[in-house]
Amino acid sequence: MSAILTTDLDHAKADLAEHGVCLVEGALEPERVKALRDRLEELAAQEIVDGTDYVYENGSNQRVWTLLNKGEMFVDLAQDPLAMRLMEHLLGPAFLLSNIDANIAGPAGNPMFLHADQSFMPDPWPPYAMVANVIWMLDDFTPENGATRIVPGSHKLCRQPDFTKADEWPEITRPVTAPAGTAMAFDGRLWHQTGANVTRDQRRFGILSYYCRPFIRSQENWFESLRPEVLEQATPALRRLLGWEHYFSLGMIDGMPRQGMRY
Ligand SMILES: O=C(O)CCC(=O)C(=O)O
Repeated sequence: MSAILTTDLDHAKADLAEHGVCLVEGALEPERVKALRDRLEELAAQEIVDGTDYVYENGSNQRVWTLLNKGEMFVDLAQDPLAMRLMEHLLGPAFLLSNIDANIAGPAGNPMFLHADQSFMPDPWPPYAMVANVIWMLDDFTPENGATRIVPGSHKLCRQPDFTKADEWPEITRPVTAPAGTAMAFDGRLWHQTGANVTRDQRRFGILSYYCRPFIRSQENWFESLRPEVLEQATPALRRLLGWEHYFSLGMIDGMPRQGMRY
């Protein structure tokens, strides 16, 4: 793994350019890590009881989706100033929140297929990211507990991995190891996968804050799924992140981006 832990944003941006990934150390205070992890543990267990869970990988792994509806602490995380700066750097101003969810990699979980997050994009890909992600590490990410694996520099290839070459993935990927509280930001062109969890009893918690350029459809349909009370409380910045503001002539209402303005 070539990107190194840093607290220097210029260094982080240089790592994003060179390796497609950067690691910001101590991005979350230990108390915040604990609060987020405790709440996610509760939610994951409750969703199983309620039958609304998204458990996969033969029961090893679990996703907790649409975190904006599941607590103010996640609403704050989606708008975290560090994420905002790194995402603006990668995606330009006016980017949107595509989704925010947790991925819990549990014992015996297999690796995810190798992919890039902008795989919905037709070829050829432009030489810049269309989407980008921040993985907030809520546990130490280790090679054993399912640390995300990446192909450093693969963002420069501007294409998806070759799915017929899955036998090469263990050789070409590297685990991204870092302590809990680290923010791992990466370019949407970077090839990556959840690693295998070969521990007996460790669950690896990560929150994925996923963003996109303002002319791309978000992964979560916020207009359908956002709880009315979350929208009522939303700051102007959050409303913009969710696509409630127009972007040039996109997102207008009856031809009117804003009262009195016409395109
Ligand atoms: O949880 C991880 O390590 C990565 C998850 C991932 O690649 C994805 O959701 O696209």
